This record gives sequence, C-alpha cells and structure tokens, in this order.
Amino acid sequence: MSLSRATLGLAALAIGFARAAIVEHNFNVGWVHANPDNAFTRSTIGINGKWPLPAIEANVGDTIVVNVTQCAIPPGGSFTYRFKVEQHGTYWYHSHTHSQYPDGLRGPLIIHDPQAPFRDQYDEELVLTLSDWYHDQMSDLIPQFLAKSNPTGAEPVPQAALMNETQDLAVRVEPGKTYLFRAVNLGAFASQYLWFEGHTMTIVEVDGVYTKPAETNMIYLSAGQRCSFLLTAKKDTHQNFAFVGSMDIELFDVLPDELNWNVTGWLVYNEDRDLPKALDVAEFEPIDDMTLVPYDEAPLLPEPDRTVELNVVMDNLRDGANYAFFNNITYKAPKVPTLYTVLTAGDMATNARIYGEYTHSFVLEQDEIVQIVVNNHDDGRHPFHLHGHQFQAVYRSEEDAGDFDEAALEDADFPAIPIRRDTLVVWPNGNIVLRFKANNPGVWLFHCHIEWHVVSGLVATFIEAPEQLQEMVTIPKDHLRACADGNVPTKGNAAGHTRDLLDLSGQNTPPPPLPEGFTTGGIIAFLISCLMGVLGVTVVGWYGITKPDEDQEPPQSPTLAPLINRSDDADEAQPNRGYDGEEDERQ
Ligand SMILES: *[C@@H]1O[C@H](CO)[C@@H](O)[C@H](O)[C@H]1NC(C)=O
Ligand SMILES: *[C@@H]1O[C@H](CO)[C@@H](O)[C@H](O)[C@H]1NC(C)=O
Ligand SMILES: *[C@@H]1O[C@H](CO)[C@@H](O)[C@H](O)[C@H]1NC(C)=O
Ligand SMILES: *[C@@H]1O[C@H](CO)[C@@H](O)[C@H](O)[C@H]1NC(C)=O
Ligand SMILES: [Cu+2]
Repeated sequence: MSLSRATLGLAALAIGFARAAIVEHNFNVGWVHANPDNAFTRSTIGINGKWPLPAIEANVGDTIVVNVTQCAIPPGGSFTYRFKVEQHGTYWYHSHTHSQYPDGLRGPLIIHDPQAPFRDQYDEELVLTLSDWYHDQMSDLIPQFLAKSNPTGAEPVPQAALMNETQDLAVRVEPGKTYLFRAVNLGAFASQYLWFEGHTMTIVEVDGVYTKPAETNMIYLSAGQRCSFLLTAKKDTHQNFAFVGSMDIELFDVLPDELNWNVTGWLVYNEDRDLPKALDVAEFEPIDDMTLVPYDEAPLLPEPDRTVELNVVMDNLRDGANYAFFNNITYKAPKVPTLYTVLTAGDMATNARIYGEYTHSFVLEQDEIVQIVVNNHDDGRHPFHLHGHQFQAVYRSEEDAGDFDEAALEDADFPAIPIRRDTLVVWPNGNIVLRFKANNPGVWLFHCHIEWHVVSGLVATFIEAPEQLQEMVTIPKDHLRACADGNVPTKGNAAGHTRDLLDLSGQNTPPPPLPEGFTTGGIIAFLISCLMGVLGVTVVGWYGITKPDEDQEPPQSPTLAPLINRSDDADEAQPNRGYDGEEDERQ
C-alpha cells in the first residue's frame, strides 16, 4: 500500500475519528506495462509508475485533495480535485475521457464511516475489485466497434476476468474473524457473478447505501456497481477455499473458444494446504437487489412531479455503424461542456435547448420529484447509472415484459421502502422505474455503465436546479486554464455561441440517419453477407482483422463535471499518450 495510506491510517489512530482530515494524493498519470492475466503484456494507464492503482481512502467529513499530473491538461502540468466527502461507502475513481478506464485508469475510492451500522460487526476490511481485461487498447478497439464493418454493434469481448486486477489473488484469513469485503466492479463491459465456496455473504451496503443485512451465496455486480458484505471465516484451518468471479456471458455476442470467463481467488487459512480448484456451479442464482431494504428505511418518494421516459434503441446511422439511442437521440458531447453553459447562460440556463440537441438534456427544478422510466427495446442487459444521486429503484420488470405501463401499476404496487443505489440493471426488453428528489444542483449524466454504450451514445444529461448551481459554483482557475490549453471553450451554448443562445448552428452532431428506404435489418443482412462471403471467416475472427475506417470520426466521450460530482467518480482527463514513440499510430 502507498505511503499516503499508511500515514493516513496512523493519523486516524492518533486523533480518533472526531477531527476531519485532509487526505492528499499526488497522482502522476502515465503509461506503464502490465500482464495481469499472464497471457499478454500491454500498455496500461498507471499512477506514479504503478498499476493496479491505489485505493483512495478517507473518513466521512474529510477533504480529499488529489493533485493529478498528466501531460495532456495542461501539457506537463497538473489539475487538482478537491472535495469534502459528505457521503460514506464504496466508490471508485475512473476516467471516461477517451474511454480510458478499461486501459487501466480505475481504482477504488473508499469512504469509511465510524457511524456505519455494521461498524462493530467485523474485524478487518478488504477491498475486492472485479474487472474485465482487454489485451488491446481502447484507442484500437473503439474504431473497430463503431464501424460500418460492425453493423450489429457487437461489443469487443474481453480476454480475461480479473480480481483486484490479477488472476492470482490469495486473501489470508484468520479463523473466526469477520471481514468486511468491499466489492467494486471496475469493468468496462462484463457484469460478474461472485461467490465464495463454503461461506455466506451478508450484504450491508450497495452503491454507498447501507442495507438491512441480507444473506446470500452469490451476488451479481454489473460494471459500475458496488456491494459490501460481511463474511465470517471458519473456525478451523485445515482447508482453503476458492472464491470466483464469473463474467456474465449473456452479454457477449460471441464466445471465443479460448476465453476463460472465470477468475478464481482463495481464502487462505493455511499456507501449507493446496489452493483448491473452484467447483462447478450448475446454476447462477444471485440475490435480487430489488429485494434489499435500505437501512434507514426511507419510504417511497411521493408521486413524481415529472417523468422522463427513455426508450433504449440500437440502430444504424448513415456511416453504417451501430449507435445506441435514448428515444431518437444518440449522445454527442457539446462543444462547450454543459456545466460551463449553465454558468454562462444567465436566465437562459433553464432552457434545455441551449445545451444542444444531441446532449439529450433535461432541466430539473430544485426539489422536484423526478421519475425516470427506462424501457429497454434492446435484447441486452444494461446497467444504468445516474451521477449525483442514489435513486430509489421502485420497479423492475421481468425480461421481455415490454414497456412500463403506467396505467397498470401505481404507487401501491411499489415497495414501501425501495432500495436506493446509483446503478441498476434493466433486463432485455424489460423496463425499470427510478425515482429521486432533485436536491443536489449539478450537471448529472445518466448513462449505461457499459463503456461501449457510452461510446455509442447511450447517455442523457440532467441539468438540476441550474439557477441554484449558478449561485453555488465558481470554476477554479486551473479548470479554465486546462480548458484553454485543450482548446475547449468555456462560454456560451452547446455550439459555443454567446450572444444568441438559441442558435445551435455548428453544434456537434452524430452522423445523419440512414437514407429513406434503407431498413436497418436490410443493411445489416447485406453487410454481414458481404463480409462473411468475402472473408469466409466467423464473426470472431473478423474482429481481429478489421481495420478502423480511415474516414471514421474519432468517437467522443461525454464531458463530465467532476467538480461537483459528489456521487461517484473523479473523472480525469487524457494522460500522456506519447510513449514508446507510438503516438502517431494511435492518433
Ligand atoms: C502537483 O504536483 C506537481 C508535480 O509534482 C507540482 O508541480 C504541483 O505544484 C502540485 N500542485 C499542488 C497544488 O500541490
Ligand atoms: C485489493 O486491492 C486494493 C487496492 O486497490 C487493496 O487495498 C486491497 O487490500 C486488495 N485486496 C485484497 C483482498 O488483497
Ligand atoms: C466458469 O464457472 C462456471 C460456474 O462454475 C462454469 O459453469 C463454467 O463452465 C466455467 N467456465 C469456464 C470457461 O471454465
Ligand atoms: C426526436 O423526436 C422529437 C419528436 O418527434 C423531435 O421533436 C426531435 O427533434 C427529435 N430529435 C432529434 C435529435 O432528432
Ligand atoms: Cu448498455
């Protein structure tokens, strides 16, 4: 563990938990080499020359200061994230910029709470990350994914599953002790089933929300989700036990022969004994997170003041690539980051139009009750994540149930005390209903946490209480300097116009729709048959050899507002990509 954490631990002991501390880190972000699955050495994004990344740990009330140094903003300079932590729980920090987190820029962020309801029930605490691992870099994979040669939008399948970013995780346990495991799925794509042989997990937290203790033998953790559970070690030490993370292969369009979608770790009671092979589990039956109950028993929020309905659609645009849409909009980042538009638009900030047509922006009034209905018109599972809030998960339909029927279901049909979390999976062709109170002014994205679907546009923007936000927020100078250095404008509407804020000419747009008469099914069938015929290979092989289109516009990641994003991630900008002299190839 890093020196800073050791120091922090000592400081906490010395002064007790009464006084708020400042937890400082200096992060130098840059490329390093790693081979966590012992199959392939690749470049990955590290911090201070190391990978996996350190956990950031603090107590509720502390202030976290992270001085991130990176060559991109500003070149050779640094950028400081400083925020007071007012919420407890298990989080992670990661970069969405250019989809960097699957390249390694992902680490746990743990906020300890001396008041946690389970504080007296464990002896030791352990962070356990789950993730998927690609041998190729995102800068190579994205152009293959978002291309006319991939009209069905098949997502690249990872090469391996990792636990704590390795396939060789042995956790030394002492007989009779109880451990608090903080599990985080840092993956780009795959959900994972997690189970411990011979032991029971007692869930006590999901996504920062304490729960009533709930016993289970297995949990399902999507990309972006977190879960803490207590696990009591056995009293005798004659045997070691396997625990397994198993990627949800239903998410994969193809299942490469050589893929082992499981990763095994061990609870080590006795170093002289074998590390046993994991047993085969015939069926997966994880606990249904909709059955969890928040510890504080906060009741169902009242009927919504407004409902936002988002229909998930996958479709092709004129470039032939497959995009993801909420309703008819696929997200395209604005020229001016939305937060800066809010802060420079004066009275116009309450008009959703100024944020652009392709940011899918909704302006929320302070304290209104908002309901989000997601109807999944796609046959895949999607973990939806909202920044800035832990929503109530008021309803989730079965698979294939179709759209949410507001006329058929009313509040009496919803749980009186719904679970809250910030990431919830919707089943194929099913629906979910989420509710929250707009009491946290900010610019909050709502997106699928599968990074491929962020890339293909499954993102909407909530602009919550913009007038209050204007009063609350001043942009630090180093932000503005970083934007200036990166040529990112910080004034005006989505298109950068400062006088007529309703003028969106020149805004960033996705490719135009398919021409009339082209059905999507038709174009896909046509393209697939051509490819299969010409190449004579399976879809699996086709992935490996497809070259990115020369004319492909580089995909843009959404612009985030880390400044006041108190719910999850400290998103970081692009690290130095110029290493090993390979820069030209990748840009
Ligand atoms: C952040 O780190 C860089 C590089 O070590 C240093 O030059 C800079 O002064 C630091 N900034 C702050 C605010 O500590
Ligand atoms: C997993 O890695 C984190 C750092 O990311 C570390 O704090 C933790 O102790 C590790 N967990 C185990 C079980 O070794
Ligand atoms: C992964 O584990 C599951 C559950 O035990 C098992 O059914 C499956 O065959 C395993 N997959 C591989 C590739 O070993
Ligand atoms: C989406 O459809 C609505 C209603 O038909 C229309 O007003 C809007 O302009 C469309 N948006 C885009 C981005 O095409
Ligand atoms: Cu998705």
